[in-house]
Amino acid sequence: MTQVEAPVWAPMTDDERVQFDRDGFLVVRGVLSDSEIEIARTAILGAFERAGRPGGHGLTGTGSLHQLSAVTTLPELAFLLDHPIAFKYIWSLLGWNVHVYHSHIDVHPQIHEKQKDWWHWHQDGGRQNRELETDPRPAMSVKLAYWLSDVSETGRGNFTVLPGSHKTNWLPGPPSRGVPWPPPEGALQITASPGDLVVFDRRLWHARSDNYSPVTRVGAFFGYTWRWIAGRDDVAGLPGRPEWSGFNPVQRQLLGGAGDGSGDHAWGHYPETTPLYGALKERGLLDSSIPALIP
Ligand SMILES: O=C(O)CCC(=O)C(=O)O
Repeated sequence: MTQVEAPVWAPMTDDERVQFDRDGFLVVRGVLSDSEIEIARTAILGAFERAGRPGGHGLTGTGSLHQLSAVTTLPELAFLLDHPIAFKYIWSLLGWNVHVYHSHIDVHPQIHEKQKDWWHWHQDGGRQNRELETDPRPAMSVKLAYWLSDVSETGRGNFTVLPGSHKTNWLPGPPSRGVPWPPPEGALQITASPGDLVVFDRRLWHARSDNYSPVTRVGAFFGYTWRWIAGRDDVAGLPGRPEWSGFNPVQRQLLGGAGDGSGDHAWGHYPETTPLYGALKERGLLDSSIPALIP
């Protein structure tokens, strides 16, 4: 199963674009249906259970799972890659020449002992934050965070953000990450229900918080960027796996499937052979007022 339900494709609204530009993130309520939540949550909790078995992938010291390459790990999550309600933010902001460069599934059960202080605040993109010289640095990528457990109260390991910080290259912090340091002023723990989505600019300063509550936190994260930027996910073996033929062409593009003989390649010189370009064109969604959507 690659797509559980198929709502219509539509671009993000002008109001959402203004809000995203101002705050660096959007919280979108009720993106996934009950059955979609069930499929994703069951799959991720299954991976969590297997990882904890002898010989499994392994859990962290606090018993949590943070596993990269979401769809390579769990092909049944492929529908989250291009879920129309969530994916519209990606093509509306980044255009059609995109792929998923970094994804992870996360399960954080209750922590019973107070953890040592650790400064988790960061922008995504690793070396992009050193090697790009502009101020502010360019956005480069956008991430979708799907919530599959109830984080509608704070204190449940909520995703924490500093609203509006995405155009700030540097955040005052501790001299090294283990030095106790207060959270930045204005930090916000985002509350969300299962099926809600957070869309964020990779430059938004953000951090995971510790989950001391009895509610296990479950989420799935997908980072998108242009295909001329190398991916970090381990997707090289996917085309040889039986699930590959069940993925639709856009999902294959998002999973790094260029160079299949159709003329499609990561630099996007031939839009007509790029699946997402075709999908947007077919639906009349190539709005030329948005530079990233122009061929
Ligand atoms: O798990 C979280 O709440 C934070 C995730 C995060 O830092 C990231 O996706 O870059």
